[in-house]
Amino acid sequence: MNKKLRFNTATIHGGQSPDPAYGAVMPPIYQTSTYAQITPGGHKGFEYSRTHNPTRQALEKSLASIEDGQHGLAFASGLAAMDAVMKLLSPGDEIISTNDLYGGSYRLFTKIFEGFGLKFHFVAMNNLDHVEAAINSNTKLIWVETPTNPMMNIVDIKGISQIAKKHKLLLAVDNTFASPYLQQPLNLGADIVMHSATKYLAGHSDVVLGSLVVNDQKLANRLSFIQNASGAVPGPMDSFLTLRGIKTLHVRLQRHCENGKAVAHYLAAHPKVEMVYWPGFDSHPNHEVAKKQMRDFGGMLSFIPKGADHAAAIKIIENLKVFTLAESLGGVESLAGHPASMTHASIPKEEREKSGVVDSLIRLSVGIEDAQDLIDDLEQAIG
Ligand code: P1T
Repeated sequence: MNKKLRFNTATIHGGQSPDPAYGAVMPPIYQTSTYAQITPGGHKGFEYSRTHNPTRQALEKSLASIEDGQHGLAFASGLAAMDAVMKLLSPGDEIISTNDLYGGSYRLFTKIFEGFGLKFHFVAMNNLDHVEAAINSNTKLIWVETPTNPMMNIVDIKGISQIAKKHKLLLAVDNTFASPYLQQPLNLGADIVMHSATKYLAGHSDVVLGSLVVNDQKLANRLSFIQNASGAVPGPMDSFLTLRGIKTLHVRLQRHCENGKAVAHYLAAHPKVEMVYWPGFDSHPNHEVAKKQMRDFGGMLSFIPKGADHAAAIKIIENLKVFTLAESLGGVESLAGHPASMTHASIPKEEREKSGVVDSLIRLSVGIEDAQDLIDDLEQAIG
């Protein structure tokens, strides 16, 4: 298929064709580590499954298609995908990152890569001047997460990309919270788009997987070298599950957005709720940027119950019955989490509180159940 596919078609058909062996419409799970050769180097394009596997390759083509990019690469987890990006750099290089980001990303940067001589500057990217001010002659990469986890800040990808281009820096965007249904960072000027595909892409809380998509051939070659040389690749079964998940991404996201909006408005009107962080509100400080770069506002939100301390917030989460208390997000089922003690526990308290991750903050991943059941559940839990 040469014609460029619209998004709702790309999720299903992008980069896909029936399997050459028997015409299977879904790529078979090629559960093999190696491939027969008739003479050394005499093979059908596949030698060893760390390097290439047909099921993973089908997924990688799909990933590229839904991000409207040229080259897709799949990894064993979102963090493994980020790890590969960091290996593009050398000791002494500096990175400017969003100050409010997934705790595991912060841990990877500060506890692993700082030890290898990389230097990270964490800045509030809702003001582009902060980004420009952190640039020096060692800066090589800008790392953006938008919407941010868990504060739902929005970063102007196009604005940052202009800064990156001016200073000849790579721009990578973690698109996990939005998914390509809501925004396609490469089309907004990013060089690399990354996903924890564990979340919305796979969509069913049954797989851990990561991805990168790029346009530039040289960058793709380097990342694919790192993917093979470091070896953090997903297996064929997980690749298959992610590919299957992607086929319904657009339909699921539509409902995530509708339900997210219903829950956000319900919470905002609740007398026992102090604050709701959701980019769809006119009052959200980056609402205009969100409207410009996102198709809709997604199913993630965070809130602070009125007058709640750590214990009161935990009690509300424990009272929930339809929402499950769990790490992760983006699956069909609604999840609730306590960032301070769960997803963001690896960030020192004073650091996380600077970006708003206080002990009373509750994060919701609004699923695709009936919205009224979700609201009723919150009603009984908040009391
Ligand atoms: O878990 P993994 O697939 O390795 O992805 C890491 C990751 C990267 N980026 C963002 C924005 C993320 O949210 C995550 C994983 N986040 C959770 C597990 C969570 O509950 O927030």
